[in-house]
Amino acid sequence: MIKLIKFGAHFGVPDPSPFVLKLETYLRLAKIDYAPIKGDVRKAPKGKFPILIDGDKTIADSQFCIDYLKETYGDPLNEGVSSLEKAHHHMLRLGLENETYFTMVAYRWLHENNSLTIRDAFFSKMGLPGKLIFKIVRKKIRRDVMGHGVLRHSWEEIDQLIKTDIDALETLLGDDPFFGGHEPKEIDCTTFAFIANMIVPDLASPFRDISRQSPTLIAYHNRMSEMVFADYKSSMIFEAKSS
Ligand SMILES: N[C@@H](CCC(=O)N[C@@H](CS)C(=O)NCC(=O)O)C(=O)O
Repeated sequence: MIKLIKFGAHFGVPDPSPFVLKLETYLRLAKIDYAPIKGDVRKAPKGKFPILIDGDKTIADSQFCIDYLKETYGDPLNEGVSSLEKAHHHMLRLGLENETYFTMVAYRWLHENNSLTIRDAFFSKMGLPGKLIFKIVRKKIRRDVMGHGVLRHSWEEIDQLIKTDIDALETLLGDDPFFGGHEPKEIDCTTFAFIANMIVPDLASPFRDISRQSPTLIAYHNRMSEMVFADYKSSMIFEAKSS
């Protein structure tokens, strides 16, 4: 059986990595049997998760994994999707993966409100060495996010980027049930993975605060969660509180 190597559930989501959650959503929506396995990311071929192992093949990078699955097992999630729609979906995915992602990493790992929560969630089981490993990992993440460019902005500017991204997601979804239209398509694996990681984890950030105020995004998140992650229902279904 195909193995999905991942970080594992944290903060109420099946995986706090949007890339892992994207691939896991794909496997489930495309009805491909898989075994989820918690791994050590330091041993990953590209130093990142997710990884897929299918027999003697190991594939790294969520999109290469999905491309491999489509080539090997068919492409059920793009049936009826035109080339123009595929191009729009491609650019939407790139926006989330190449900018929204880095603002999310900045808030989770580098903002003073969250970094200790992240440390305790991921490194506390390691005891004292965990604190040191956290510092090393955080230093590497700081370098990566600075290299990307997001960390060169002020927090106010980052907040503005996040708000614009969430507003755009709301507008793109509009009154449709899915980003793919009437049914979930390949693009919904990415959009859901990001939106779930905005809404569910109780980590202080504009992601949490803005997305939790959006009936459109909450309804989408719950619709996808019920459809794909019914086994995580207790933590994934988000009940909006009236304020
Ligand atoms: N382009 C990759 C990105 C994967 C990625 O950035 N994974 C992060 C978690 S969200 C990771 O494993 N980071 C570990 C590290 O950088 O040390 C994909 O689509 O799979």
